[in-house]
Amino acid sequence: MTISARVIANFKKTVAVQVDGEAAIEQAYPLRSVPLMVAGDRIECFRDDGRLRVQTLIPRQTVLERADRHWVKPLAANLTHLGIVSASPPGIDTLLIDQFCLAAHQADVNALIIFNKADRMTSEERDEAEKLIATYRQVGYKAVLIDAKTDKGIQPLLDELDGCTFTLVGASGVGKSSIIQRLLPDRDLVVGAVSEATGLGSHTTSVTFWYDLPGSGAIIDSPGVRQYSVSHFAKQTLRQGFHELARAAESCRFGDCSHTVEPACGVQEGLRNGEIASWRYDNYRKLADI
Ligand SMILES: Nc1nc2c(ncn2[C@@H]2O[C@H](COP(=O)(O)OP(=O)(O)OP(=O)(O)O)[C@@H](O)[C@H]2O)c(=O)[nH]1
Ligand SMILES: [Mg+2]
Ligand SMILES: [Zn+2]
Repeated sequence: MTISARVIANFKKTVAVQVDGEAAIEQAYPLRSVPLMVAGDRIECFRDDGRLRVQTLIPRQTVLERADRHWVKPLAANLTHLGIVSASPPGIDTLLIDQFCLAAHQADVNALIIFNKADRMTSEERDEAEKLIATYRQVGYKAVLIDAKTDKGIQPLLDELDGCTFTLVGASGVGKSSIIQRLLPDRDLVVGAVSEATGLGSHTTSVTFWYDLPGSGAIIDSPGVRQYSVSHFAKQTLRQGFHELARAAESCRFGDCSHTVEPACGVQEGLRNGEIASWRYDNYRKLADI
């Protein structure tokens, strides 16, 4: 009989899995033919002498990958959103946010833009953050202003999370760990339970983990994903990944319009009529190096 399950964490030789409809997390042993699995993967297993064996990796809806010059490695599977966190300190950097938006586009997931540390913003900083939020929402992204210090402060994020499977990325010090701690106060208990169930001991904190959220939705928490790098994108990714520019570009006269000097450019028109924020356009040009 085939048993459907989800991968909660990968420990190289074995995986921690949760069989559909069951609360317990157990250890499973992949057949040699099964490719590398990551947190979020859907799998099919069977029981063999009491042992759970993984026989099939179900094709992924989405996959967040890390690329090197020599290899591409899956980090997390079946995400619906990339949670992009920024805060001051260390400072809100829209260029970095927009790079992560491109990464989301590349991975075929939605961006969820999170401005954290609202509790320590001056009223000018708050106005600025709210302007950015309005722009990102207009582009089509979810965007929220939160603080991870209180349950009330995190509520706007909770309100957006229904049914989302997401992971958090962002610069060091923006509050990713604090947000996860606030969303999952029992996280250490889960990690402990998995270590116990799998007998895999203490290295679990450096492993990528799937956590169900109260209600619907889930977080994939990974030290590796948090340092996800976003340096080089194909030109096409840039052109399509700035969604409002791509929409406006449909009315450019020239198919290969660079949106800089050409006549009858939809993007230039969008800038003039306020449909495109000038800082998004500037970020596009910086990233496209034009
Ligand atoms: N005032 C305030 N401080 C916060 C908030 N969120 C996080 N902090 C503080 O900011 C600092 C950094 O938070 P972390 O959660 O460790 O940040 P991180 O993004 O996980 O950082 P790295 O693990 O280095 O990538 C800590 O001192 C937190 O207590 C917030 O909403 N408000
Ligand atoms: Mg952290
Ligand atoms: Zn154009």
